[in-house]
Amino acid sequence: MIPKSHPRYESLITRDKIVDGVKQGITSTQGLIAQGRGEAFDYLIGEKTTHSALHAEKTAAAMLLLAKKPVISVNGNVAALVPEEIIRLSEAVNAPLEVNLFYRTEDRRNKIIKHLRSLGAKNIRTKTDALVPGIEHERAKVDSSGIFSADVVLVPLEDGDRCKALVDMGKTVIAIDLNPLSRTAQTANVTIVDNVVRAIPNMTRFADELGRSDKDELHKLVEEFDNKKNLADAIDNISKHLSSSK
Ligand code: PTJ
Repeated sequence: MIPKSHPRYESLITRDKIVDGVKQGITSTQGLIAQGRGEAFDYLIGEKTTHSALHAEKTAAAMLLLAKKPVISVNGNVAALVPEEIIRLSEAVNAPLEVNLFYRTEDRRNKIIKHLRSLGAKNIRTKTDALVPGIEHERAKVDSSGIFSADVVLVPLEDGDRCKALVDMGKTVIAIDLNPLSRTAQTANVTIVDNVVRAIPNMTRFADELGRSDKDELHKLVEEFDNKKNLADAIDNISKHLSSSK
């Protein structure tokens, strides 16, 4: 049991959730390694949401609200870390969830769908009747009424190849990735350099707020967003944080 007074309580709780995910057969063992990599970057940004991440989260919420067919992709790490939060976001922006795995097994996919349903998810795309062109067979399987035909896709913790394949299909891709240098981060249209455990609730909060705004305001946010600048700011934040720690 980790005491709440521990200075890195949140980080340690997150670690436990991923370990539980592996035990339940929801998260891949490789997911543990991915989490460790994420933790290292989170440490470098100060384990907090930066201004540039907040800006990207707000823009992403606006994009999802404006989308005609938004879809939220869920993998084993997301299902372990933020299952309730991702369901809440899916409701706030009216976007279905779709389980799409890198280390794909039918068993894990079914367990994640069951897990999300047990927590109240109602809108999940579950077919695997279409293929994303340009990536190898198993990982390419998607739902023709979900990711395949979506105009905007949120991909928290995506791999670089699939992110590029979705962009090549003409989709707007929003990625959440603590590593601003990853291929995913560099390829997505909007990159949120933040921990998924902070990013998803922030996006839901923005979606609730922006849902009451007029559409022009949302369009303005989206049009003014510059992902290259956003990524440069994320890298600057890391250097500043490191310099201030000397
Ligand atoms: O469940 P699956 O089979 O779909 O597999 C999911 C993982 C994440 C294991 C798979 O997609 C993978 O191996 O991803 P990578 O290539 O390791 O990339 C994960 C990226 O997410 C890295 O750049 C990490 O820095 C970042 N990351 C890890 N944990 C978090 C994170 N970003 C945000 N929040 C996190 N908690």
